[in-house]
Amino acid sequence: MRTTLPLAATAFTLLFMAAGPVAAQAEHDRHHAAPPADASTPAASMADGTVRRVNVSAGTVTIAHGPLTALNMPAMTMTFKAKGTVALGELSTGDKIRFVAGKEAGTLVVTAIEKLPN
Ligand SMILES: [Cu+2]
Repeated sequence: MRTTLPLAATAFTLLFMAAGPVAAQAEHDRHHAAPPADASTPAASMADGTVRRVNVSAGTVTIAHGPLTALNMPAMTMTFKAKGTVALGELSTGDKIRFVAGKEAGTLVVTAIEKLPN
């Protein structure tokens, strides 16, 4: 069967499929209305930060971030485990980013990173 989805919508759907089928379906149904706010990502708001270190083999990224109200955290530099669609290989020290941080089984994780122009 042939799909007629526009390319952008398809890429968007694929992005969320990587994050999880439930989120993908919810996001698709919502048609780009709001950022995902389901139970798997309680802290789904973007925060600003600067990349301090990338460890691709360990799957971690160290970020100097501003206050994260969702995590009740003041500004600091800390290391997160990368999850979901985060492509650590595309990040370099000094990159300005926006990211989504959350907690999974007591571990701080970053579930999305968006590079900002310099
Ligand atoms: Cu922190």
